[in-house]
Amino acid sequence: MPTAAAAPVKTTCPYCGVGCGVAATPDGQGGALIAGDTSHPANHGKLCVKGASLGETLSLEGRLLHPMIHGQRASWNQAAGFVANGLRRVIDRHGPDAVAFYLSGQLLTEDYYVANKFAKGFLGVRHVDTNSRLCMASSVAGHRRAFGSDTVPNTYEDLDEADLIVLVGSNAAWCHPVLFQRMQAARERRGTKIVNIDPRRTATSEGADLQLSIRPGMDSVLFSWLLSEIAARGAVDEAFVANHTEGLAEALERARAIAPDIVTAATKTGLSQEDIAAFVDLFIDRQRVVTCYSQGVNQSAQGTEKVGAILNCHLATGRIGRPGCGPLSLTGQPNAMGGREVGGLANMLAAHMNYTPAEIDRVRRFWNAPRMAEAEGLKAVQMFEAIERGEIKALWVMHTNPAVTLPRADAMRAALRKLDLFVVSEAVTRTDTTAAGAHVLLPAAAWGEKDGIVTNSERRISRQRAFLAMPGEARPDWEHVQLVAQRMGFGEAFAYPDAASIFREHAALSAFENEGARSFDIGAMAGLDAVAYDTLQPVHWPWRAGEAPRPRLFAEGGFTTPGGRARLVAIAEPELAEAVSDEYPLLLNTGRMRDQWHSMTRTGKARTLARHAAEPTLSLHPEDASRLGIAAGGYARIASRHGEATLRAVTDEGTPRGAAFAPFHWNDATSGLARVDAMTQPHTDRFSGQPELKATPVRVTPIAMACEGLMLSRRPIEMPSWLAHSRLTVPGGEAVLFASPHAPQKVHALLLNLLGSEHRRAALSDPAAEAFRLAVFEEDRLSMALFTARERSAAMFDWLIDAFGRDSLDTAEQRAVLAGRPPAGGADLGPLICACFGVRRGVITEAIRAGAADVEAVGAAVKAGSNCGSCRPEIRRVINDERHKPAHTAAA
Ligand SMILES: Nc1nc2c(c(=O)[nH]1)N[C@H]1C(S)=C(S)[C@@H](COP(=O)(O)OP(=O)(O)OC[C@H]3O[C@@H](n4cnc5c(=O)[nH]c(N)nc54)[C@H](O)[C@@H]3O)O[C@H]1N2
Ligand SMILES: Nc1nc2c(c(=O)[nH]1)N[C@H]1C(S)=C(S)[C@@H](COP(=O)(O)OP(=O)(O)OC[C@H]3O[C@@H](n4cnc5c(=O)[nH]c(N)nc54)[C@H](O)[C@@H]3O)O[C@H]1N2
Ligand code: SF4
Ligand SMILES: [Mo]
Repeated sequence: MPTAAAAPVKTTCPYCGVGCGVAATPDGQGGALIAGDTSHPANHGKLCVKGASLGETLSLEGRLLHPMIHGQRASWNQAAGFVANGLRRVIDRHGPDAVAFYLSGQLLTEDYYVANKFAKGFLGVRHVDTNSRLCMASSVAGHRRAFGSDTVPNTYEDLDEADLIVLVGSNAAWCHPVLFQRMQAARERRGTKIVNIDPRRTATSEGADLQLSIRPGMDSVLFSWLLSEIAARGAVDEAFVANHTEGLAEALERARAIAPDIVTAATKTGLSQEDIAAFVDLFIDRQRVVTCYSQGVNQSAQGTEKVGAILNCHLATGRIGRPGCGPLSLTGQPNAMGGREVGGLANMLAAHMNYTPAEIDRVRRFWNAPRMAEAEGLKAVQMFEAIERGEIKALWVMHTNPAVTLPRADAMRAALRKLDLFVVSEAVTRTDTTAAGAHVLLPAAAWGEKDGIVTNSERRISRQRAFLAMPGEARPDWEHVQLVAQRMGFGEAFAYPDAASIFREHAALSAFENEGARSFDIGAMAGLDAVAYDTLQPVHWPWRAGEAPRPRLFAEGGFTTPGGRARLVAIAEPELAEAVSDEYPLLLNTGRMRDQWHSMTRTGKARTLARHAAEPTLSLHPEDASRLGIAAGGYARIASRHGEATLRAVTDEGTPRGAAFAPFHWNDATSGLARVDAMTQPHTDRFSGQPELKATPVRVTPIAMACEGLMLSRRPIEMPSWLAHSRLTVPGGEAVLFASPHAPQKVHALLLNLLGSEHRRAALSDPAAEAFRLAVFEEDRLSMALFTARERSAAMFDWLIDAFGRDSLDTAEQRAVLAGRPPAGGADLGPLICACFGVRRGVITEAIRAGAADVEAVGAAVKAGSNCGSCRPEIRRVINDERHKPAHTAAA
């Protein structure tokens, strides 16, 4: 039924921790028009390409819509009963330590609160941890050690006012794009300098004034040298240090031992003395400094120490909580911060409270809890190792895909099969986790269908609001827990009528017997009525009852350590958990691509996002590639002592020698042989428990592929797991790119079998050229295709994918399909750079050669970069590449 023009609903983006406001206007048919919310202070109306493409992820294709028990559809009543009985059985037989909950920084605060309360207060389960252990744990541990609490001192406004922004282990251009654009705006407007510290040159480097390609793991050496120079040059803020901190002398002594002089600093970091000096000068001379850090810092065996080394420099200079000054940990997930507030972590109890007897008692009284967990539980990696050993027998996974994203993921996936009770709350049916033997699947309401609260990187609390009806029997995650709790006899404590009632209880707990002891206090929101909750405007915590919210903290001290002073820390000499060896001589670095989100269950649906990185690749320095005998575009087998993958290799001068980089997005649901976390090592930081996901020793060997191909179909087709392949959503259906060491004829015949034989036009072949084609037309529309040949023709594949998306092809085009050659003029335009307007590298190069000299001019000529701006750093790189090309090749 067509509805009257709906009003936009203000909500927030479900991806990164920037926490952009989104205005969603439902179209009345299950979709929605997506725009930036101009009134939201995190983004002022801007969205990156992932946020802007949210409308393409809303279809119900692939959604889990009903509870399932052992693969069979069940009622909610049956499913909740099954889970309740299973939990009771395991606890009766083995005690609550045999049960674990694995939660996610993508849950809404209310979901998190209810799960944490149920597990820790009503089942006595202490093994409650989250994927934030893989993400923010080192920042959390670093904050708690230095400040006494997990509190980010600054706000995004400080990026607008900084003289210097230091990015450490952050590819913000791709991972926090709207904030990165904000930094770039400050650079243009007020000459803010940007330093980027990352072993790789990334898109972020394109927007930096100084790139420091540091040796992996050595950040603390650089910040130790910086600290000793701050002291040597009299840049210490003596008053701040004297009044509000402790430990500077010890921290300095250690810093001087780690980096006694610039020569040692340069040797250990692999940086030039000039670059180090330039960085130190900038940091000391520029008064307003914000240091943003992310996974290159956190995901490290010494992540907490790296955080400590950075915080030391801000504390010593008093550059904290003041306009334009402070450390700003960039959170990954949209509600990683909310999870930390709730305390849904193994080493916290609730609401910034720990497991001291007084705190356990306080939370017990507040919850009126019958069975409290009384000690810290196992952290994520150790929790799954306990599953592997058979000690944990029941697991409930919510809103995360551990079979893809944990280190040593193949072993962890296998371990899941040992569970007596394995429950997954999911939005989609098929993930590597649901396929790993889950006994019960509980259908979750997805983004756009549920209400709740999230907190972004700068402690800003915002509402997510529903704008679509819940499909099938999907329900919000907190209701999953509520139903099970009711079945176990805890109905009264979980009698929440709506999300607002949960949030009020959470806010009340944050203020309960707080008296200023805990910085997380949102007591002012404990009385929000339905209307106030619905209309809540984005607001910073702390927000104590009777006070105003406090965006910036700690400029005048007020730390929540016992003595009220921040602690500078004497950090340990950095060292990677595992060094390279003759057997595993390269260091595998892992991370993200611009247009995909984690295991791709949502971004994988968006055709706009599919083509920027159409397949998983391994980046190598050209010298390493040639030494290893791997041609650019050839394939490589990567193996660590834990597992392996097969990926197409690309060469990239920005990848340091001796290292390789691969994204961890692809998995068995979206590809074959591309599970990168199968290889990553499980070593964790001793304070935070966060695994070192950015430095695994591996061996890389070439694989000779005898054939490559493309399949296009309207519906997803199950592919053999031994075939290297990747799926991508394209207009009209799905494309699969594949490669195999077997002969084209053999692979083609095998895949034809999979497709079935109901085609109007027979397969065509060109055995002499070893090229095999199947093209099926319905009327004038191409409805299926399978092309297998010795080598892939990029130009043909691009053209074919576009042809597949069209309603009809003329005779010449149909003939071109059958002949396996694009119509005249078909050239390989290279990778897609601007996803918003579908502009490829070749088109941008043409524009540059025709005179476009900067990003603006390219935008004016071919539109690239003129919408969301996510691709602007890449356009800048193309311009630089063209500029530095020798004249004869530029003309070629
Ligand atoms: N497009 C996209 N954006 C995302 C996400 C996504 O999946 N896709 N996920 C979100 C989430 S949950 C997170 S946590 C964030 C992560 O955001 P980022 O941390 O910015 O992203 P990563 O690609 O994981 O890693 C960042 C960089 O750390 C560098 N690095 C590796 N080792 C070291 C080292 O020893 N020192 C230093 N200084 N750098 C090192 C890597 O080379 C890499 O470029 O992104 C968020 N945003
Ligand atoms: N090698 C390597 N590994 C990494 C990292 C790395 O840099 N390198 N980064 C790590 C980091 S920082 C992170 S944050 C993790 C992320 O890793 P994960 O959290 O495991 O990845 P996601 O794909 O975000 O998983 C979210 C799951 O929740 C489902 N879902 C979507 N909406 C809902 C909902 O409303 N309710 C429920 N119940 N489910 C829903 C999605 O379909 C998806 O399966 O990966 C970590 N792993
Ligand atoms: S930067 Fe992009 S992914 Fe992150 S919250 Fe904003 S729109 Fe979403
Ligand atoms: Mo993350």
